[in-house]
Amino acid sequence: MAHNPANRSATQERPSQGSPEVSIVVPCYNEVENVRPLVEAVERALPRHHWELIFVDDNSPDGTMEEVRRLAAEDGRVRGLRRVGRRGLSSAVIEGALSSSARVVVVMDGDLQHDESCLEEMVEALLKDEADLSVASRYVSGGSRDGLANSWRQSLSQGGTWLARLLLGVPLTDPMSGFFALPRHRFEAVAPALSGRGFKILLDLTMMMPTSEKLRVHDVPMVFRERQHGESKLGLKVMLSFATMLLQGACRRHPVLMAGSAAATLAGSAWLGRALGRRKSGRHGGAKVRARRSRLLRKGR
Ligand SMILES: Nc1nc2c(ncn2[C@@H]2O[C@H](COP(=O)(O)OP(=O)(O)O)[C@@H](O)[C@H]2O)c(=O)[nH]1
Ligand SMILES: [Mg+2]
Repeated sequence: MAHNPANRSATQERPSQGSPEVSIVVPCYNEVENVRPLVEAVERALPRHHWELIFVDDNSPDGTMEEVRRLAAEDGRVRGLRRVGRRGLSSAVIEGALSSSARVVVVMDGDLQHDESCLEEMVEALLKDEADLSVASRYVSGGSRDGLANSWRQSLSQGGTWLARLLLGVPLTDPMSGFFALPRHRFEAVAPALSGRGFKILLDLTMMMPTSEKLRVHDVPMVFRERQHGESKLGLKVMLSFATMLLQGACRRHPVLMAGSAAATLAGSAWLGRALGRRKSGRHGGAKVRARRSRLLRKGR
């Protein structure tokens, strides 16, 4: 999308004054080798916007935060938020976004897997009020998920996307994308309702947005890159929390499903209770039969 300065409002005409118009929130854990190249990539990708980069680091042992501080000393547009005593991608994003005063908040991974060339189009769609949410999507023409570590991760991404759309009715081509942008006021409005758990903050956000208004989504095709440095933090715990989130969201959206799962739980407990009861009385019943049989034998009948 071409950048058109004529579309800017009066406050945007002085992009270098006041708070930045775009905050890019980057959750990071053990990304020491990636943070500097990321700053350089954003610099190249957004030459005409007044932006800031907020790295939210959960006290990484590899020195990520020290590197962020070095970058901040060189460039006032970079800052770091260091969290101690807790971990979590979603909660890191929430805290970073809530520390922003910009008009637009972008969420982007800190491992260079997200293609920064999507940034300008994502941001412009929001600044021009052509969309309520911009998503860098791997599942539109021109996008690709090939950079995911292996075929198992690719299936998980595709399966999760399918389930999220089917169960939750989210109007997104890539609800599992970690690269998206929205006006800060929208984020602020929905923030108190966010779970802050797990990995998939975009899904959580979309589920919490009011269903009464139609969300205008702008997809930008993204080729998801392979990781060059560091490693993925997606583990079993994170996946379980994603499954729980899907189920909770589905129950909230479909009361029938909630009633169904409650009924299934009740029926399951009743069945289990009866089965255990039968086993117990079966054991006692067997003892009674054995006692009667030995009484009869003793009487010689
Ligand atoms: N602050 C913070 N960032 C995290 C945490 N887990 C992952 N991240 C960051 O979130 C981004 C995506 O994580 P990654 O492990 O690459 O996920 P994948 O691309 O789905 O394999 C990266 O920038 C990570 O460093 C966490 O617990 N806390
Ligand atoms: Mg990654």
